[in-house]
Amino acid sequence: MKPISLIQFLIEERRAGHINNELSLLIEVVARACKRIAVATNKGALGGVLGNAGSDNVQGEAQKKLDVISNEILLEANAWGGHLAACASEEMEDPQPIPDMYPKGNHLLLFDPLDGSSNIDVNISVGTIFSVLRCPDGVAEPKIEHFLQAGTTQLAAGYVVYGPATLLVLTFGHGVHEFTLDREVGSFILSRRDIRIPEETGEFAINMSNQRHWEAPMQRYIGELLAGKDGPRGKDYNMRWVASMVADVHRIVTRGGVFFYPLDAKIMAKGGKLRLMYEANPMAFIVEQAGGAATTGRERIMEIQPQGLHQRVPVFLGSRHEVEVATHYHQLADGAKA
Ligand code: AFP
Repeated sequence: MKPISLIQFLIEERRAGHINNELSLLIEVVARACKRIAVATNKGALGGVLGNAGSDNVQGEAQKKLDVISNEILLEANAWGGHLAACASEEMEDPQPIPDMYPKGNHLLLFDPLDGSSNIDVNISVGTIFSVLRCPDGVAEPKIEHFLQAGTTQLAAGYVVYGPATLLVLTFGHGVHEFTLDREVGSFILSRRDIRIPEETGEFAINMSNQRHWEAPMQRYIGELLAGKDGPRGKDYNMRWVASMVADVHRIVTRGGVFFYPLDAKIMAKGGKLRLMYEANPMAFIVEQAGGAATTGRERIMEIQPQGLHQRVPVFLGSRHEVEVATHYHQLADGAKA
């Protein structure tokens, strides 16, 4: 079969009425920016891009040089295209307006420019996560409040993994598709169409070092997986944890599995570890579109009404059956408390 490039795929999606020209252009520009990030990450030490930038982001986390570089690449690439009303990023407290010299469009773009960046210095996969929303009608200068839309309103979501291969995984709400970067030609080529996540799995991803801080239902759920064949679940489970959410989610999108970043006593006051608007929502959209499930352990992630641009939430996502069991245990425990 003749290979299909991302550009051809976007034309097909326009013809099918799934996206308009502006959204198609937006995705092309994001993909082009991510190719530049891939080049920077691939150079590693030779590009002088490893190590800390010497600054903190809005969440008080140390920024890596590549966090700053990736953020700038995405901002610069998206400023002039005429498809955006504003951008918001993990690395910036407030949304970035489109400079007056460029035309504006009707979309809002949110991104985590380099997820898993604490892995970059040890040459483990990192990634970019993005979410696209519609700018509310009549809003010329979008503010934070205009970004605070539930995940169910997302027009598009995707991530790029910078690993042994650079991959783009994308949804417009009509299935999930994967593109592999052909480095020689410089194009993303469709490598998997209509990806499905198996409903059942024997593989889970969680940071086990937080176990003693988890809530009781999480202790119960993981305790049962660890008990394996001898426990109530009656089968052995295997664990994988990359600590780059993009890489952990990509494994699930490829062969099934379940990912948890639950609440624990250390992060209770913050509401969770991962960010709703540019991590949990886009990943939830992708996982649901592939037939999986995504909850906070209590509610569907995409139905949360956001309260802040950098809001954090617990994340349970992946193979439907496991997400349902873990969520059920939390709901049972909440019901018993009520
Ligand atoms: P960094 O981008 O700071 O490396 O954080 C990555 C991340 O947001 C997510 O990709 C991982 O699943 C999670 O944090 C790992 O965090 P812990 O190492 O604290 O469990």
